[in-house]
Amino acid sequence: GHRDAKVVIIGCGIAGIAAAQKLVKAGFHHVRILEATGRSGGRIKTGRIGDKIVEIGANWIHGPCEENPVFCLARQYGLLDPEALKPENQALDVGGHLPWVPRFFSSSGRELNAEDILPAQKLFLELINESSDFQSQRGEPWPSVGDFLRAQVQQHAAEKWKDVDEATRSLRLCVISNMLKVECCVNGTHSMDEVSMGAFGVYKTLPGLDCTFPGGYEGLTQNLMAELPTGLVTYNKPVRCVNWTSAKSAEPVMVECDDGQKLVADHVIVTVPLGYLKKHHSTLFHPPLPLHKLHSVQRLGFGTNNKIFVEFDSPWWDADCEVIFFVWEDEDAVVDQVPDVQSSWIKKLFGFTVLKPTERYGHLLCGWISGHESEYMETLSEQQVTDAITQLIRRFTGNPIITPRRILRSQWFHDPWTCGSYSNLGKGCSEQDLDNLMEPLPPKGSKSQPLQVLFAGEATHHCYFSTVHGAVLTGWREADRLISHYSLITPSEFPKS
Ligand code: 6YU
Repeated sequence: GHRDAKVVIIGCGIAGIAAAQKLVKAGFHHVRILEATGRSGGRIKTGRIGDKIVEIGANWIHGPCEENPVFCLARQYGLLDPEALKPENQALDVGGHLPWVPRFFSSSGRELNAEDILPAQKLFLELINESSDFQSQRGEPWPSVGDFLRAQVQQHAAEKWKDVDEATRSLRLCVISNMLKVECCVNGTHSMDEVSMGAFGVYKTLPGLDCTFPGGYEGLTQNLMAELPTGLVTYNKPVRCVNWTSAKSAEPVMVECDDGQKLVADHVIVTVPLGYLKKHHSTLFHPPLPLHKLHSVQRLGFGTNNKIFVEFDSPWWDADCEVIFFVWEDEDAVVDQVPDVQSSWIKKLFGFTVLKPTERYGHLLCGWISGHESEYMETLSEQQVTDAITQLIRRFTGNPIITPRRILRSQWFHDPWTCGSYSNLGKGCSEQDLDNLMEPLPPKGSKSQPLQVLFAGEATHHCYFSTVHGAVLTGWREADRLISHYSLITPSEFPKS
């Protein structure tokens, strides 16, 4: 029965924690989590710059509303500001786009006039929304979102902006390049040329104005962990191989750890990041993953998005400013990749979000950079990154004496247990790939023991992939799969509540 079933969960990120929580509540007595690192939370990771609390990983609750499990848990644990709890805040539907007060600076060291560039912002938003609706239409003439946007923007510029003076038209195209880089960060991709057009609308947003955790996102994982029996997690315990069986046999699964320890389990829930799976699938599973599943692991995208926190003694931006964009005046070709990563990686950084409120954060900015440029940035020393950031800000503001007090950056690509930031639907992907990824082993129709290996984690959610709430729901989903499996075979063992 379910009480005796041995369940091993690989990974103590939010998906693994959520799965354990639900199984323990349902009366499973033999649940344990094996975690490679010395901490729980995975990509939920709160850090400090000086005495300021900052998020190295997940930042916002995307769409805080009643249907969002992260919002409900955070509210239950008392982790949110009163502002975020207001019904008005939950009702606001911005479709994933944040209504922030922006400032634009250009590479020639001047602040841009909002009126000049408003048409570019409007056009970009329209086209992005069109890309999301694209799923419902038949046929797929565009290989990627990037190809679609570039063609549409260039056509629009030629037809609708033909009477606009050359300099303004060019500037608007440069602004669009900047917005493409923002979109790369949102999607966790190197380039929008790598994101599938047909599948772009698969991702769903929830209503509610995105909010943060004033005391840190880790408050969420810590509260959940506190409800689990002590000793359920074993830290510093990387799993090397999951030995399952595709043959007709009653043998349980055997989990082999890096330190040589072998554990038997009736069910293993794998929650490792897709980036880790891409790199290690051939050694992590024995026998190897079935081909259809393997191909989906390879097709689905998993990119890098990093943050660079930069602290100043005094602000060089206005008090109402919420986001600062850096527009390169040589980028009117509608581009989101730099020509040479080593010499110009910094051009990929789209700008900075301003941490608010000032009383809590002081004068703190968060820079965002995605893709191969971001992966290269991770290899540089902190001093080299600081120098590049300082030069950049001095150039764009035209102020030669601005000097950061200190910086702190994330390095998700080189994190050996993550290998990037989060998933996206790459070129040639469809919802079928997400279904394949979440399908348990052995696959349907097999005669061997059912539900030997289950898959949870951010990348296995069919419409909320790349988010914390998506990850939570996949953990619960796989726990439910086991719960209903046992309730079907031994219904009498379950309390009727
Ligand atoms: C969100 C946000 N946010 C910014 C940045 C990052 C992410 N996300 P985990 O990796 O947590 O756990 C796996 C564990 O497994 C881990 O502990 C490993 O150590 C362990 N492990 C690995 N190998 C092992 C082995 N062999 N043995 C044992 N253990 C092993 N999400 O909701 N709001 O603001 C952001 C952001 C920089 C890096 C984010 C955000 C993503 C979440 O962090 C992430 O989904 C979950 O934490 C994952 O949990 P998990 O348990 O699955 O894995 C149109 C369209 C667009 C589509 N996208 C738009 C949405 C925007 C996405 N936004 C993200 C934005 C930011 C800024």
